[in-house]
Amino acid sequence: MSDDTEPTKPETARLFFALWPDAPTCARLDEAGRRLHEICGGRRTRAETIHLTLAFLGDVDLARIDELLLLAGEIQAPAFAFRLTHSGWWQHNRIAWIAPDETPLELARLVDGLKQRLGSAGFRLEARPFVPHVTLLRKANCNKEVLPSEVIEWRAGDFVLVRSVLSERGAAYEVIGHWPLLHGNNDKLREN
Ligand code: 2AM
Repeated sequence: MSDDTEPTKPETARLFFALWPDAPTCARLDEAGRRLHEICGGRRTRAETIHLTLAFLGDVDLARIDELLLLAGEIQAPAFAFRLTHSGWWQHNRIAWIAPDETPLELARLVDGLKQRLGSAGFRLEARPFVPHVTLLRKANCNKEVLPSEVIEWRAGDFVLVRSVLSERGAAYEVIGHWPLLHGNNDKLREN
């Protein structure tokens, strides 16, 4: 006999907010990944999945996705440009990355705004501080290697909510929400 009272596990999606590069920026990042790969080996991030994570949510109940879309739509943050200027490698997770020298103020504010709203709405977030980076290689070994210097300009005009589906090929990403960052006074609606 089937047991109708057995609790069903809520269906979840693995989600994160990110900046997604436009095509020329993506091509430059992909090229930087190629150069890094020559030195450090490992597995390159596929060009179509290159991004900068703003806030990683992990598994979220599907029933809460609409709430997330509304919450992100309330963010009023300016568009900004920044430069990715140095490559590095973390031994503990064997990720090789490219990053800005310092976290741009607008980026820090965008992340703070998102995290505050997410926290108030009861979404669980990682406790670790935000360290902006773009992962270019996994399972890499750059130990003691001199890494190439790069200057890649990134004009951030929007941010996205992404669903990650893990498979043997790595993660497949689907953008499920997309919000513009504001371009100064020109983007404000004029009343007359
Ligand atoms: P990473 O690039 O340093 O691996 C999707 O997994 C994105 O969310 C990746 O960019 C990943 O960062 C980031 N992320 C942050 N925290 C994570 C976690 N605990 N598990 C998996 N990915 C995480």
